[in-house]
Amino acid sequence: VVHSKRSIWTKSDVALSLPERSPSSHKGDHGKGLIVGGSFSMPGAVSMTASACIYSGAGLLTTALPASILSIVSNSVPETMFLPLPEKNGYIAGEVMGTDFTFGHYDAVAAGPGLGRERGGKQLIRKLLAEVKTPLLFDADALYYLPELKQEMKQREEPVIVTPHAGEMARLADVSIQEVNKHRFSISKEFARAYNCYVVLKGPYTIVTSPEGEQSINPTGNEALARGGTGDILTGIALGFMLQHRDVFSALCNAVYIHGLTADLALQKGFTATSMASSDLIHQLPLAFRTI
Ligand code: NPW
Ligand code: AMP
Ligand code: MG
Repeated sequence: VVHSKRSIWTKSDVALSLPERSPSSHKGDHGKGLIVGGSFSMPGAVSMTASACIYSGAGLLTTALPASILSIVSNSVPETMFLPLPEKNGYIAGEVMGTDFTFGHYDAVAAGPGLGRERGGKQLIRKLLAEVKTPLLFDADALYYLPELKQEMKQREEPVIVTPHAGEMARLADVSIQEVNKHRFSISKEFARAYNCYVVLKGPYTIVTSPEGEQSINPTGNEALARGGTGDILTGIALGFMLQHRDVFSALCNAVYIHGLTADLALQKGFTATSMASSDLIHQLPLAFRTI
């Protein structure tokens, strides 16, 4: 599929690039993913990411989190395995993580949901940048540390993906939120080029930008998405898709499209934009896949 430099990502783009599941496939064919995040105050964020990733077809999923919240997440998402991490006051303690384990054994990694902004987070993100040799997605609180790690980010050869909302984009690009809202295309493109990364700038009509500057606009979604947890769900879908798609750009565009579609379908199926919960979107995922 050849796309012009800036185009709308349509249903037929999704249909053409969404991988099919072979009748003879086994779990290893659908990728081994890792989610890194969660904290004592936000176990739900990482639960929603994990659940959305499972419903997006991931073959095997591991969640790396503070050991003390493992059973909370396990109770709501029994499908994920765990990498319990050292913690301090309920947050992952990156400063005491040594070389006794590595984040290097996965086909794609997503970090940030529910992580918090404690001091140890920076060492955690630095370790991920150094060890992960496959696509590495940063969302939510992981984005908080990136301005201090720009050099490490540029040096990576493997894809980095950032998924900021307008507030997070403003901090990354060191501009005001008003500037971001006014110049969504150019700010995304400049950041993608400067830091050699994919940028998913969220909000109504989310824009996906490749490191080369190709941009696509998402037509799905609605104001039902304006509630806590929906970004964490997008991260889970994106991770699941990066495990299974041939290229990162179409994986991201499809993730954003399907994520928005779950919100559109929820309104058709009896929820209202006001009266629903973010996790209801996860349960619309099977229908969203059927609709394609
Ligand atoms: P304001 O205050 O609205 O005027 P933050 P976060 C501004 C976890 N979660 N969209 C906004 O301005 C996440 O995973 C856990 C959004 C404010 O200054 C993270 O780990 C949940 N914000 C953590 O919470 C469910 C916009 O940006 C700042 C904006 C923090 O993530 C919820 C908000 O961003 C949540 O997902 C826009 N378009 N424009 C759970 N159940 O465990 C401007 N802002 O402070 O980074 O907070 O996004 O909630
Ligand atoms: P986050 O702020 O990280 O929780 O992410 C919010 C998610 O919901 C992103 O995927 C946004 O694109 C989406 N979203 C939020 N508000 C709207 C809206 N009014 N219309 C469409 N999508 C929205
Ligand atoms: Mg978020």
